[in-house]
Amino acid sequence: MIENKYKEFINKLDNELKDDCLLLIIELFENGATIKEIYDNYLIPALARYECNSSVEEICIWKEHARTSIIRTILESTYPYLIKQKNKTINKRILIACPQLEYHEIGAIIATNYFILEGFDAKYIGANTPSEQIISALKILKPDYIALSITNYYNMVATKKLTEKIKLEYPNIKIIIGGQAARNETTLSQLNYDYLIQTHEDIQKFKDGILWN
Ligand code: B12
Repeated sequence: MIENKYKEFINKLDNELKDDCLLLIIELFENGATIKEIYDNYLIPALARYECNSSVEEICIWKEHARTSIIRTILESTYPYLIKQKNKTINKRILIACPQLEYHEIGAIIATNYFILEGFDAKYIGANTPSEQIISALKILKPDYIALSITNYYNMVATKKLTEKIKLEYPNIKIIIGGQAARNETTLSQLNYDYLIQTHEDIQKFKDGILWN
C-alpha cells in the first residue's frame, strides 16, 4: 500500500507536478499519517534515491533543482502538522547549521524538524553559513548544542576549523555532527565533536540519554 502511494508520489515528482505532490502528502496527513512516516517513507527517499534518467547533464541539473524545490515546499507547507504532533517540550536548545560552502540543506531541515518533534527548542540557521555567523549565533542564542550538517566531504576542512574554534571559545556547547559526509569514518575522525546523529531513532536515543542524566 505504502509502496504504491510512494510510486504515485514519485511519478508526480518526476513530472514536476508540484500541486499534485503537495495534495497527495496533505491527504496522507489528513488520514492520520505521522511526520516520521511522511519524512522517512516519502520525502527522504525521494531525494536520497534520486537518479536522473536523462543522459543530458543540463536536464539532470534543472530536474534535481525542481525536485528539491518541491520537497522544500512540502516541508514548509506541512509544518502545522509538525506543530500538532510534537512531543512535550524539553528544556534544551539546539542550533542546526550547514557550514560555509555547504548548500545541501534538506537533511539539515529534516533533522531540525525531528528535533522539534521530540520537544527540543531547535533553530535552523541556514545553508552555507559563514563560521563567524555561526559563532555569533552561539554567543547570542546560547544553545546547549550546535549541530552541523555536512554532505560534501570537501567541506570537512572548514568544518574542522569551525569545531576547533567552538571547542576553544564555547567549551560548554556540545557539538553534534550529521549528514552524508559524516558516514565516512576517516573523514569524521578529523573532527572534534561530541555526538554523531543521523536518523530520527538516533535523535530519540540522544533525547533519552539527556532525560536519564
Ligand atoms: C538535492 C541535491 C543537491 C541540491 C541541494 C539543494 C538543497 N537546497 O539542499 C543542489 C543542486 C544545490 C546540489 C548541489 C551539489 N551537489 Co548535490 N545532491 C543532491 C541530492 C540529489 C539529494 C541530497 C538530499 O537532499 N538528500 C536527502 C536528505 C534528506 O538526505 P541527507 O542529506 O543524507 O540527510 C539525512 C541524514 O544524512 C541526516 N542528516 C543530514 N544532516 C544532518 C544534520 C544533523 C544534525 C542530523 C541529526 C542529521 C542530519 O538526516 C537526513 C534524513 O535522514 C544528492 C544525492 C543523494 N544521493 O543524496 C546529491 C549529492 C549529495 N550532491 C553531490 C554533489 C557532488 C553536488 C555538487 C558538488 C554538484 C556540482 N557539481 O555542482 C553541488 C555542491 C553544492 C555545495 N557546495 O554544497 C554528491 C555528493 C558527493 C560527495 N562528494 O560527497 C551527491 C551524493 C550526488 C552524487 N551521487 O554524486 N545537490
